[in-house]
Amino acid sequence: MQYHQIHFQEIDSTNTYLKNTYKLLSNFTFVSTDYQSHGKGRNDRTWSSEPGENLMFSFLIKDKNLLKQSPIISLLSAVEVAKVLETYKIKHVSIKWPNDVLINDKKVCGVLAEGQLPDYMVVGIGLNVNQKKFPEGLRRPATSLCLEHKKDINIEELKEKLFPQLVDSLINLNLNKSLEYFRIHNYLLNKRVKAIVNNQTFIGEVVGIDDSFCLQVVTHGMLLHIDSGEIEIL
Ligand code: BT5
Repeated sequence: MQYHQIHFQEIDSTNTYLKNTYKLLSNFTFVSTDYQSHGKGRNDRTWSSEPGENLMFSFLIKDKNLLKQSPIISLLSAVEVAKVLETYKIKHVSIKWPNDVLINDKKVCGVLAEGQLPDYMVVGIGLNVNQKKFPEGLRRPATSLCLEHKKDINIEELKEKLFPQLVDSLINLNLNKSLEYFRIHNYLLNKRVKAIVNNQTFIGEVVGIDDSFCLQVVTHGMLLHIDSGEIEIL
């Protein structure tokens, strides 16, 4: 499997690193770290993580063909994370569209895709692995693989499973299979939500994911297909 790895003990953000150096690096370069001083979430939010306890990494995509799938790459990545979590015999893994992986309704992983098309894309993944306590005031309750699996997890082994699986799934895209997995694990299904799309707010019920991985929300008898935005459960 063709990919490269760089590891830092500490860095500001693995996404920022790849955005600054993408010209020098090749497709599927993975950058991981034990600690981020400026870990980023979406919309200028912060990703926090205790040093050495979790898996934080980003990977670079420069392959032009794959970049054509850019709108769904973070969703496809969330699917692969969820599948790997299930190999730890964890039940109740779900994906909260568009970018969160949950276990038992708690957030275990977030995905942040950034970049500049058509040149490159960076997919950043923060996965709580061995952290047992989380700060107050997170947007939703958090958990870690260790809390759910009831055992500490070897982060290196987890990387060795997840990195090649991500690469393999993106090289050998099987959108129908990923879509089917997403639909089965769709946390938002049948939930009443507030969706903020391009500064417009819609209240409605989630009825599914369409064939383009858009979230389907029914509001006032109208079916919306949402391709990006913030979703809040009511
Ligand atoms: C995300 O944003 O969930 C995307 C997180 C991506 C983090 C990775 S780590 C490697 C790479 N380098 C980076 O700098 N970032 C990426 P969002 O949906 O906006 O969620 C952010 C919110 O999640 C925060 O405002 C907190 O409320 C909450 N949060 C922060 N740290 C958390 C954690 N460790 N576990 C669960 N929730 C957390």
